[in-house]
Amino acid sequence: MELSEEDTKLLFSLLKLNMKKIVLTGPTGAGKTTIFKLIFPYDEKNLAEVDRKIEKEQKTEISISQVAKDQFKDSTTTVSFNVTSVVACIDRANRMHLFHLRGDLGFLIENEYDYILPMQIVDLAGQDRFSFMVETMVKGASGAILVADGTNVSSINRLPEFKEYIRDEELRTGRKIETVAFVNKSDMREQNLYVGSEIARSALPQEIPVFETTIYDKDTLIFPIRQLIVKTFDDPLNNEKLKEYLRKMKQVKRK
Ligand SMILES: Nc1nc2c(ncn2[C@@H]2O[C@H](COP(=O)(O)OP(=O)(O)OP(=O)(O)O)[C@@H](O)[C@H]2O)c(=O)[nH]1
Ligand SMILES: [Mg+2]
Repeated sequence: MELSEEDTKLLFSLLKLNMKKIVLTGPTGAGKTTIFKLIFPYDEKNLAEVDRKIEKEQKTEISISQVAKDQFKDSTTTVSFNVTSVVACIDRANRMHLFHLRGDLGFLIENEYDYILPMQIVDLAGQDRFSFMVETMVKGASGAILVADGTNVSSINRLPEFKEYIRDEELRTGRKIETVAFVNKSDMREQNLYVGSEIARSALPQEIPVFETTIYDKDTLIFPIRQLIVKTFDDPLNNEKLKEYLRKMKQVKRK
């Protein structure tokens, strides 16, 4: 269904007003950008990735275990951050569909979604030189995904540092930021290189759920992400609310 230009504008403003910010943060090389690109629709031309200079990084930063180092051959690291606006729609069968928030929004009216959840997803650079950016970008966040490289103990041990930024923001605003932690690269268990989630569980406050994730099994990421997203919205939009809004706005106009 093609919405009129006016309805599209109205819907965009309603979605923007209800938009929640979710940040991906954690040490460099954890897999944040890989997860961002795998799960969320985004604009390739807006990515802030540069070639990873692995040898140089090794001297100045923690982490990147030997095996990961092989993977880094043609890998990139984030400078500053990546951002995309998406809308998560959860249907009657409880399945989540993620759409890029742009252009035609007719599908939001046409389909019966129980939850329509507009979000800004921010993937932050994990290198130390960008820590000031993490501090700035967690401002206004409603949800956070902490990601560590599960093949690397020092990467996992740095999760509490990133959790601190979240806590500071919670204290500043008095609002809770829903947080989960991913101990990523669980596929490396086969090579005996994955250290598991126990270290993260004891390093982080108990209320933060910790998940073992891998980009090679999308479900390990989708389930906890959906859980986080749904928790983040206390009064979610749905199909009916959108229609009702457009109807009311038309009535107001006519008067
Ligand atoms: N084996 C394995 N490798 C992964 C996984 N996720 C990411 N990687 C690899 O880990 C490397 C780093 O991933 P990135 O997504 O660039 O890491 P990042 O957290 O965005 O790093 P910064 O941008 O520097 O903060 C890449 O070579 C990825 O291919 C995973 O689940 N398993
Ligand atoms: Mg990155």
